[in-house]
Amino acid sequence: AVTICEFQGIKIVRVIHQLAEAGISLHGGHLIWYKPAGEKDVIWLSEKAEFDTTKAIRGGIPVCWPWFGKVATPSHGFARNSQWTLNQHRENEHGVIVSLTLEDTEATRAIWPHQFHNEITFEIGRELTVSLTSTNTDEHPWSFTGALHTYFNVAAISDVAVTGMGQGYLDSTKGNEACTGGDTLTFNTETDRVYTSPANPVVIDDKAHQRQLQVTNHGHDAAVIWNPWQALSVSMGDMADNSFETMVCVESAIHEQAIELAPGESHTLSTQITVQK
Ligand code: TA6
Repeated sequence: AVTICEFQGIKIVRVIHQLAEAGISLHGGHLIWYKPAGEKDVIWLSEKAEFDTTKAIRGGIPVCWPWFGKVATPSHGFARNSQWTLNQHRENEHGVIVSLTLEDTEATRAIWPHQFHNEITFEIGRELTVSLTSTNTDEHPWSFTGALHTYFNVAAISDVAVTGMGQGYLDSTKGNEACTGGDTLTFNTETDRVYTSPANPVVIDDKAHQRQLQVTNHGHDAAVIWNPWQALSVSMGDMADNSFETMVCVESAIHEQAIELAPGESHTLSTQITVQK
């Protein structure tokens, strides 16, 4: 079943199916929970998340678009702060498919002077697939970067290993220094890395939950991995001080090379998440 509920003025599409449950906020086009039947939550949502239409929700899958990071204002683009529209939902034997759309408005054109049509599709079942298709509806070419900035729920970050994201990365904690590392990442400090030749899948080995979260991305050119660790968590009003212990972001990102779209052209960025035992 698909129902719409409202929480602090924010409309949430609730999906309940025998294979999985999920919630998607129209503010941000932002998935805030996903739980396959019989499993623990796959997606992390901050216990101090603020549901406020002027901000992005902390946790879930923020849609960073049409840029990634602080290259312009607002940080990570305006899509995660915009009101999306429920386009359609349908059910089949694999689960529920929900799609939302976002188009340019006077407010978006004041920030970024281009016409666009974005559709985000959530395929919710034993697996979760999120696909963001961006179409140029303008009369001139434009380009964009972005990310599906997924926050994953883990039992204990110090007992997590991430593999499969490739070797070379830019280290944002060291002024974007280009580094090469082994293909296994463990966590004992703030980690903020852009892996620039990502392979598929990236695997989060969540040992204490005795499961692996497999992340397969398409239409991307980077895998971003982020854990704020303690000091940064403490500095953020919408994160509890120790909540970094139960999350890690593994993102499907367009970072290295902006995608240029001619009028009428489209591009799809996606991430597919599978739980394995
Ligand atoms: O993807 C990693 C990152 O860009 C980090 O540098 C960190 O700032 C994080 O995203 C969260 O950004 P936000 O704007 O949501 O606080």
